[in-house]
Amino acid sequence: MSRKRPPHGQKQAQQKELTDAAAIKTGLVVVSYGAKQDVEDENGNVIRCSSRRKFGAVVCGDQVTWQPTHDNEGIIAEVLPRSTLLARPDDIGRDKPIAANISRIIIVCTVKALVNESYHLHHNLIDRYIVAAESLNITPIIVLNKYDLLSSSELNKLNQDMQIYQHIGYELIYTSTKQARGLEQLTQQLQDQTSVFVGESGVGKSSIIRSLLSDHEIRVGEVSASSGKGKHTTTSTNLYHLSSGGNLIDSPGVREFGLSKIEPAMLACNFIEFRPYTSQCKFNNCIHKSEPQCAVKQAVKNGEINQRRYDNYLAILASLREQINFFQ
Ligand SMILES: Nc1nc2c(ncn2[C@@H]2O[C@H](COP(=O)(O)OP(=O)(O)O)[C@@H](O)[C@H]2O)c(=O)[nH]1
Ligand SMILES: [Mg+2]
Ligand SMILES: [Zn+2]
Repeated sequence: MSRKRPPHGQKQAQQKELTDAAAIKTGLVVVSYGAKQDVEDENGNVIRCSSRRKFGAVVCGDQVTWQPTHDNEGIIAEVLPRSTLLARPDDIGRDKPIAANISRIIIVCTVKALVNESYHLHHNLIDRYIVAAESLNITPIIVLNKYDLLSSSELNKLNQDMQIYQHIGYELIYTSTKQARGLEQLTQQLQDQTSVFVGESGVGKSSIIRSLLSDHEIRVGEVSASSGKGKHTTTSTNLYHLSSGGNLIDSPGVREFGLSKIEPAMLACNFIEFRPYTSQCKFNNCIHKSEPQCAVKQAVKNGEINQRRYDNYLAILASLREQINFFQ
Protein backbone atom coordinates (compact mmCIF):
# COMPACT_ATOMS: atom_id res chain seq x y z
CA MET A 1 0.00 0.00 0.00
CA SER A 2 1.31 3.46 -0.89
CA ARG A 3 2.32 5.62 2.00
CA LYS A 4 2.34 8.79 -0.14
CA ARG A 5 0.14 11.60 0.97
CA PRO A 6 -2.49 12.82 -1.51
CA PRO A 7 -1.50 16.01 -3.36
CA HIS A 8 -2.84 19.21 -1.90
CA GLY A 9 -6.52 19.75 -2.77
CA GLN A 10 -7.35 16.09 -3.19
CA LYS A 11 -7.25 15.44 0.50
CA GLN A 12 -10.83 16.49 0.99
CA ALA A 13 -12.12 14.22 -1.78
CA GLN A 14 -10.17 11.27 -0.47
CA GLN A 15 -11.43 11.55 3.05
CA LYS A 16 -13.48 8.55 4.06
CA GLU A 17 -17.21 8.99 3.91
CA LEU A 18 -19.09 8.12 7.04
CA THR A 19 -22.14 5.92 6.54
CA ASP A 20 -24.18 7.59 9.21
CA ALA A 21 -22.86 10.37 11.36
CA ALA A 22 -25.19 9.34 14.20
CA ALA A 23 -23.98 5.73 14.31
CA ILE A 24 -21.33 6.15 16.93
CA LYS A 25 -20.29 2.82 18.43
CA THR A 26 -17.94 1.84 21.19
CA GLY A 27 -15.06 -0.59 20.89
CA LEU A 28 -11.75 -1.88 22.20
CA VAL A 29 -8.46 -1.50 20.33
CA VAL A 30 -7.06 -5.02 19.89
CA VAL A 31 -4.19 -4.29 17.48
CA SER A 32 -2.40 -1.04 16.83
CA TYR A 33 -0.35 -0.43 13.68
CA GLY A 34 0.39 3.24 14.27
CA ALA A 35 -2.06 5.23 12.12
CA LYS A 36 -4.53 2.31 11.89
CA GLN A 37 -6.12 0.23 14.60
CA ASP A 38 -8.19 -2.92 14.73
CA VAL A 39 -11.17 -2.17 16.91
CA GLU A 40 -13.37 -4.91 18.35
CA ASP A 41 -17.02 -3.93 18.60
CA GLU A 42 -19.50 -5.10 21.23
CA ASN A 43 -20.35 -8.18 19.15
CA GLY A 44 -16.76 -9.30 18.85
CA ASN A 45 -16.38 -8.15 15.22
CA VAL A 46 -13.04 -6.54 14.38
CA ILE A 47 -13.06 -3.40 12.23
CA ARG A 48 -10.02 -1.69 10.76
CA CYS A 49 -10.16 1.97 11.81
CA SER A 50 -8.11 5.06 11.15
CA SER A 51 -7.48 7.56 13.88
CA ARG A 52 -6.98 11.27 13.61
CA ARG A 53 -3.63 12.70 14.45
CA LYS A 54 -5.00 14.91 17.19
CA PHE A 55 -5.50 11.82 19.37
CA GLY A 56 -1.78 11.07 19.41
CA ALA A 57 -1.05 7.37 19.71
CA VAL A 58 -4.10 5.13 19.98
CA VAL A 59 -2.91 1.90 21.54
CA CYS A 60 -3.96 -1.63 22.44
CA GLY A 61 -6.37 -1.65 25.35
CA ASP A 62 -7.80 1.77 24.48
CA GLN A 63 -11.56 2.11 24.72
CA VAL A 64 -12.78 4.21 21.81
CA THR A 65 -15.89 5.42 20.07
CA TRP A 66 -15.90 4.99 16.29
CA GLN A 67 -18.09 5.47 13.25
CA PRO A 68 -18.41 3.09 10.31
CA THR A 69 -17.37 4.30 6.84
CA HIS A 70 -18.73 3.16 3.46
CA ASP A 71 -15.76 0.90 2.77
CA ASN A 72 -16.45 -1.32 5.80
CA GLU A 73 -13.76 0.37 7.79
CA GLY A 74 -14.16 2.95 10.50
CA ILE A 75 -12.92 6.22 11.91
CA ILE A 76 -12.13 6.60 15.57
CA ALA A 77 -14.23 9.44 16.95
CA GLU A 78 -12.88 9.61 20.47
CA VAL A 79 -10.39 7.90 22.77
CA LEU A 80 -12.07 7.42 26.15
CA PRO A 81 -10.18 8.36 29.32
CA ARG A 82 -7.48 5.84 30.27
CA SER A 83 -6.98 4.41 33.75
CA THR A 84 -3.31 3.64 33.00
CA LEU A 85 -0.91 4.12 30.12
CA LEU A 86 2.23 2.07 29.71
CA ALA A 87 5.02 3.78 27.77
CA ARG A 88 8.61 3.21 26.79
CA PRO A 89 11.22 5.80 25.84
CA ASP A 90 11.87 6.30 22.13
CA ASP A 91 15.32 7.09 20.66
CA ILE A 92 15.26 10.65 21.93
CA GLY A 93 13.83 9.90 25.34
CA ARG A 94 10.20 10.80 24.68
CA ASP A 95 7.58 8.44 26.06
CA LYS A 96 6.02 6.28 23.38
CA PRO A 97 2.71 4.77 24.55
CA ILE A 98 2.40 0.99 24.19
CA ALA A 99 -0.77 -0.13 25.93
CA ALA A 100 -3.65 1.42 27.87
CA ASN A 101 -5.95 0.49 30.74
CA ILE A 102 -3.59 -2.14 32.10
CA SER A 103 -4.36 -3.63 35.51
CA ARG A 104 -1.57 -6.23 35.71
CA ILE A 105 2.06 -6.23 34.66
CA ILE A 106 3.72 -9.61 34.24
CA ILE A 107 7.49 -9.38 34.39
CA VAL A 108 9.02 -12.30 32.52
CA CYS A 109 12.63 -13.37 32.97
CA THR A 110 14.29 -16.71 32.21
CA VAL A 111 15.65 -18.83 35.03
CA LYS A 112 18.95 -19.18 33.16
CA ALA A 113 19.53 -15.43 33.06
CA LEU A 114 19.26 -15.36 36.85
CA VAL A 115 21.85 -18.05 37.50
CA ASN A 116 24.49 -17.14 34.92
CA GLU A 117 27.40 -14.80 35.60
CA SER A 118 25.49 -11.66 34.56
CA TYR A 119 22.62 -12.37 36.93
CA HIS A 120 22.94 -9.02 38.72
CA LEU A 121 22.05 -7.24 35.45
CA HIS A 122 18.85 -9.21 35.29
CA HIS A 123 18.03 -8.49 38.92
CA ASN A 124 18.49 -4.83 38.12
CA LEU A 125 16.15 -5.18 35.15
CA ILE A 126 13.50 -6.88 37.30
CA ASP A 127 13.74 -4.04 39.81
CA ARG A 128 13.38 -1.47 37.01
CA TYR A 129 10.24 -3.21 35.78
CA ILE A 130 8.90 -3.32 39.33
CA VAL A 131 9.52 0.43 39.71
CA ALA A 132 7.70 1.10 36.43
CA ALA A 133 4.74 -1.02 37.56
CA GLU A 134 4.59 0.50 41.04
CA SER A 135 4.75 4.00 39.57
CA LEU A 136 1.50 3.15 37.75
CA ASN A 137 0.09 1.77 41.02
CA ILE A 138 0.09 -1.73 39.59
CA THR A 139 1.41 -4.66 41.62
CA PRO A 140 3.59 -6.70 39.28
CA ILE A 141 3.84 -10.48 39.10
CA ILE A 142 7.24 -12.04 38.47
CA VAL A 143 7.33 -15.00 36.12
CA LEU A 144 10.50 -17.07 35.84
CA ASN A 145 10.19 -18.99 32.61
CA LYS A 146 12.09 -21.92 31.04
CA TYR A 147 12.08 -23.80 34.32
CA ASP A 148 12.78 -26.97 32.31
CA LEU A 149 16.34 -25.74 31.64
CA LEU A 150 17.34 -25.61 35.31
CA SER A 151 19.41 -28.15 37.24
CA SER A 152 18.46 -28.82 40.85
CA SER A 153 21.54 -27.03 42.23
CA GLU A 154 20.72 -24.00 40.08
CA LEU A 155 17.17 -24.12 41.35
CA ASN A 156 18.37 -23.99 44.96
CA LYS A 157 20.49 -20.93 44.28
CA LEU A 158 17.68 -19.25 42.40
CA ASN A 159 15.14 -19.98 45.12
CA GLN A 160 17.37 -18.33 47.68
CA ASP A 161 18.08 -15.32 45.49
CA MET A 162 14.47 -14.72 44.60
CA GLN A 163 12.98 -15.23 48.06
CA ILE A 164 13.34 -11.51 48.69
CA TYR A 165 10.56 -10.73 46.20
CA GLN A 166 8.12 -13.07 47.92
CA HIS A 167 9.25 -11.67 51.25
CA ILE A 168 8.29 -8.13 50.24
CA GLY A 169 4.97 -9.35 48.90
CA TYR A 170 5.29 -10.11 45.21
CA GLU A 171 3.88 -13.20 43.57
CA LEU A 172 6.61 -15.30 41.99
CA ILE A 173 5.68 -18.03 39.53
CA TYR A 174 8.00 -20.58 37.89
CA THR A 175 6.77 -21.53 34.43
CA SER A 176 7.73 -23.75 31.54
CA THR A 177 5.81 -23.69 28.30
CA LYS A 178 7.60 -26.91 27.32
CA GLN A 179 6.36 -28.75 30.41
CA ALA A 180 3.10 -26.78 30.85
CA ARG A 181 4.26 -25.84 34.32
CA GLY A 182 2.93 -22.95 36.38
CA LEU A 183 0.37 -21.96 33.78
CA GLU A 184 -2.68 -22.61 35.97
CA GLN A 185 -1.20 -20.58 38.81
CA LEU A 186 -0.52 -17.77 36.34
CA THR A 187 -4.03 -17.93 34.85
CA GLN A 188 -5.51 -17.35 38.30
CA GLN A 189 -3.60 -14.08 38.54
CA LEU A 190 -4.81 -12.96 35.12
CA GLN A 191 -8.49 -13.59 35.69
CA ASP A 192 -10.65 -10.60 34.69
CA GLN A 193 -7.59 -8.35 34.41
CA THR A 194 -5.94 -6.63 31.47
CA SER A 195 -2.38 -7.87 31.68
CA VAL A 196 0.69 -6.85 29.74
CA PHE A 197 3.74 -9.11 29.53
CA VAL A 198 7.09 -7.34 29.72
CA GLY A 199 10.64 -8.60 29.60
CA GLU A 200 13.59 -8.99 27.26
CA SER A 201 13.14 -10.42 23.81
CA GLY A 202 13.36 -14.25 23.76
CA VAL A 203 12.33 -14.88 27.37
CA GLY A 204 9.12 -16.57 26.21
CA LYS A 205 6.40 -13.90 26.55
CA SER A 206 4.61 -14.84 23.31
CA SER A 207 5.01 -18.56 24.06
CA ILE A 208 3.42 -18.16 27.49
CA ILE A 209 0.55 -16.13 26.06
CA ARG A 210 -0.08 -18.76 23.38
CA SER A 211 -0.08 -21.51 26.01
CA LEU A 212 -2.79 -19.66 27.93
CA LEU A 213 -5.08 -19.06 24.97
CA SER A 214 -7.58 -21.28 23.24
CA ASP A 215 -6.91 -22.19 19.60
CA HIS A 216 -9.78 -19.92 18.61
CA GLU A 217 -8.21 -16.84 20.20
CA ILE A 218 -4.83 -17.51 18.60
CA ARG A 219 -6.47 -17.85 15.17
CA VAL A 220 -8.47 -14.66 15.58
CA GLY A 221 -5.35 -12.77 16.62
CA GLU A 222 -3.30 -14.13 13.74
CA VAL A 223 -5.89 -13.34 11.08
CA SER A 224 -6.25 -9.83 12.38
CA ALA A 225 -2.52 -9.29 12.67
CA SER A 226 -1.67 -10.70 9.23
CA SER A 227 -4.06 -8.31 7.48
CA GLY A 228 -2.24 -5.34 8.96
CA LYS A 229 -0.17 -4.08 6.03
CA GLY A 230 2.23 -6.98 6.16
CA LYS A 231 2.94 -6.50 9.83
CA HIS A 232 2.58 -9.48 12.10
CA THR A 233 2.65 -10.39 15.74
CA THR A 234 6.36 -9.81 16.14
CA THR A 235 6.07 -6.12 15.27
CA SER A 236 2.58 -5.14 16.38
CA THR A 237 1.10 -5.10 19.86
CA ASN A 238 -1.84 -7.49 20.16
CA LEU A 239 -4.61 -7.96 22.69
CA TYR A 240 -6.12 -11.41 23.19
CA HIS A 241 -9.06 -12.57 25.30
CA LEU A 242 -8.67 -15.32 27.86
CA SER A 243 -11.57 -17.74 27.59
CA SER A 244 -11.97 -17.62 31.38
CA GLY A 245 -12.17 -13.80 31.32
CA GLY A 246 -9.51 -11.14 31.02
CA ASN A 247 -7.23 -9.72 28.33
CA LEU A 248 -3.58 -10.44 27.58
CA ILE A 249 -1.39 -7.95 25.73
CA ASP A 250 1.68 -9.16 23.87
CA SER A 251 4.06 -6.45 22.83
CA PRO A 252 7.50 -6.73 21.29
CA GLY A 253 8.23 -3.15 22.38
CA VAL A 254 8.48 -3.38 26.14
CA ARG A 255 12.05 -4.48 26.52
CA GLU A 256 12.69 -1.09 28.01
CA PHE A 257 10.28 0.73 30.15
CA GLY A 258 9.65 4.41 30.62
CA LEU A 259 10.97 5.50 33.97
CA SER A 260 11.44 9.02 32.65
CA LYS A 261 8.43 10.46 34.45
CA ILE A 262 9.72 9.43 37.87
CA GLU A 263 11.23 12.20 39.93
CA PRO A 264 14.45 10.99 41.59
CA ALA A 265 13.07 12.08 44.97
CA MET A 266 10.00 9.89 44.40
CA LEU A 267 11.89 6.76 43.35
CA ALA A 268 12.01 5.26 46.85
CA CYS A 269 8.17 5.10 47.01
CA ASN A 270 8.33 2.54 44.24
CA PHE A 271 10.48 0.24 46.39
CA ILE A 272 7.58 -0.87 48.54
CA GLU A 273 9.68 -2.24 51.40
CA PHE A 274 11.36 1.19 51.83
CA ARG A 275 8.04 2.89 52.50
CA PRO A 276 7.85 2.28 56.28
CA TYR A 277 11.26 3.95 56.66
CA THR A 278 11.19 6.94 54.30
CA SER A 279 9.18 9.14 56.67
CA GLN A 280 11.70 8.53 59.47
CA CYS A 281 14.70 10.07 57.68
CA LYS A 282 16.09 13.27 59.22
CA PHE A 283 15.53 15.27 56.04
CA ASN A 284 12.15 15.04 54.41
CA ASN A 285 13.70 15.44 50.96
CA CYS A 286 16.16 12.60 51.68
CA ILE A 287 16.99 10.50 48.62
CA HIS A 288 18.59 7.84 50.87
CA LYS A 289 21.98 8.08 49.29
CA SER A 290 24.49 9.99 51.35
CA GLU A 291 22.35 12.01 53.75
CA PRO A 292 23.01 11.67 57.49
CA GLN A 293 20.47 9.90 59.71
CA CYS A 294 18.77 8.17 56.84
CA ALA A 295 16.33 5.53 58.10
CA VAL A 296 16.47 3.61 54.81
CA LYS A 297 20.28 3.24 54.95
CA GLN A 298 20.00 2.24 58.60
CA ALA A 299 17.44 -0.43 57.68
CA VAL A 300 19.86 -1.78 55.07
CA LYS A 301 22.57 -1.94 57.75
CA ASN A 302 20.20 -3.74 60.11
CA GLY A 303 19.35 -6.27 57.42
CA GLU A 304 15.72 -5.12 57.32
CA ILE A 305 16.09 -3.96 53.71
CA ASN A 306 17.82 -6.29 51.27
CA GLN A 307 21.27 -5.00 50.21
CA ARG A 308 20.84 -5.98 46.57
CA ARG A 309 17.50 -4.17 46.30
CA TYR A 310 19.12 -1.09 47.83
CA ASP A 311 22.07 -1.31 45.40
CA ASN A 312 19.59 -1.48 42.53
CA TYR A 313 17.78 1.51 43.99
CA LEU A 314 21.04 3.49 43.83
CA ALA A 315 21.73 2.29 40.27
CA ILE A 316 18.26 3.30 39.09
CA LEU A 317 18.56 6.63 40.91
CA ALA A 318 21.82 7.32 39.07
CA SER A 319 20.24 6.42 35.72
CA LEU A 320 17.27 8.73 36.35
CA ARG A 321 19.66 11.58 37.05
CA GLU A 322 21.64 10.81 33.89
CA GLN A 323 18.43 10.90 31.88
CA ILE A 324 17.54 14.27 33.33
CA ASN A 325 20.95 15.73 32.46
CA PHE A 326 20.87 14.20 29.01
CA PHE A 327 17.44 15.36 27.96
CA GLN A 328 17.41 18.81 29.51
N1 LIG B 1 13.24 -24.45 27.05
C1 LIG B 1 12.22 -23.57 26.96
N2 LIG B 1 12.13 -22.74 25.90
C2 LIG B 1 11.09 -21.87 25.84
C3 LIG B 1 10.11 -21.81 26.87
N3 LIG B 1 9.22 -20.85 26.56
C4 LIG B 1 9.63 -20.32 25.37
N4 LIG B 1 10.75 -20.94 24.93
C5 LIG B 1 11.49 -20.67 23.68
O1 LIG B 1 12.11 -19.39 23.78
C6 LIG B 1 12.18 -18.77 22.49
C7 LIG B 1 11.61 -17.35 22.55
O2 LIG B 1 10.24 -17.42 22.85
P1 LIG B 1 9.21 -16.23 22.54
O3 LIG B 1 7.92 -16.65 23.10
O4 LIG B 1 9.26 -15.85 21.11
O5 LIG B 1 9.85 -15.05 23.41
P2 LIG B 1 9.45 -13.48 23.47
O6 LIG B 1 10.42 -12.77 22.58
O7 LIG B 1 9.63 -13.09 24.90
O8 LIG B 1 8.04 -13.36 23.01
C8 LIG B 1 11.41 -19.69 21.55
O9 LIG B 1 12.35 -20.45 20.83
C9 LIG B 1 10.59 -20.57 22.48
O10 LIG B 1 10.33 -21.84 21.93
C10 LIG B 1 10.24 -22.72 28.00
O11 LIG B 1 9.45 -22.74 28.95
N5 LIG B 1 11.33 -23.57 27.99
MG1 LIG C 1 7.22 -12.16 21.43
ZN1 LIG D 1 16.69 8.54 53.76
